[in-house]
Amino acid sequence: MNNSIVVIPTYNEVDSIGALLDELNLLEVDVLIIDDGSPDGTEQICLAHGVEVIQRGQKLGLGSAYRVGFQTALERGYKNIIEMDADGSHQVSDLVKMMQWIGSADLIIGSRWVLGGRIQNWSKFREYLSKAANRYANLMLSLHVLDTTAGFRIYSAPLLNKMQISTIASEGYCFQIEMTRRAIARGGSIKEVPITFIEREHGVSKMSFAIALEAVVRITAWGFARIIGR
Ligand SMILES: Nc1nc2c(ncn2[C@@H]2O[C@H](COP(=O)(O)OP(=O)(O)O)[C@@H](O)[C@H]2O)c(=O)[nH]1
Ligand SMILES: [Mg+2]
Repeated sequence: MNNSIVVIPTYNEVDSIGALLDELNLLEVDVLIIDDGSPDGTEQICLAHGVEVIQRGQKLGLGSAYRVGFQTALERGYKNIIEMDADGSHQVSDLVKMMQWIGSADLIIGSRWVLGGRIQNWSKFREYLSKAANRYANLMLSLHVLDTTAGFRIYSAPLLNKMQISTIASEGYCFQIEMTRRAIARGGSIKEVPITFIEREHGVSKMSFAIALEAVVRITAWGFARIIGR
């Protein structure tokens, strides 16, 4: 067993998962896939690579996939729990840079919006949307994190244990914001490391109006609760 485990939720990632697992195989990390019954054969590719799959059988959402994966990683005693997407948008070369910060911060975020961060294949509108979401979250919640919606992260086990993730309610992008908020509330230190984010060329993104709306509603509610509570 390695000290670090990469938790990867998958839904129909047959075009990109094999190459990702080949690259991760070169690092000192274990890998855990949380698949939600992908009809395209994603699970078979993972198993053929000798990688463990928690198969949930039906599409139960990204937030709950992470909760299951993180809980499993903690129970097994991993020291560093890595969160990464399977669609090719997160680069293993960036993970190597992020891992150099292990021990210096409790939460390491692969950040698109910190100096040196880059995005490929995004429209100006998509870029604007992400920036606006981050500005709003920071305004309402005073997080002082430039990329609060990033899904490329390394959590230290002590911090993740303190975060009581079974009580994290969000499902979409908002899951990342809620996790950031909880990490700060539990005294976690955060380091944002610049990455190059490459939007998927295969498959389809799960970004939707409902997911954006969840974020706006929850951020607004948390923000007002915070203002009233002080
Ligand atoms: N297990 C599971 N994985 C999911 C689900 N939705 C998305 N994913 C995976 O989560 C990661 C991020 O999703 P993606 O579609 O790339 O999100 P986006 O690019 O931010 O719109 C990818 O590896 C997806 O395959 C889900 O409902 N269940
Ligand atoms: Mg993606």
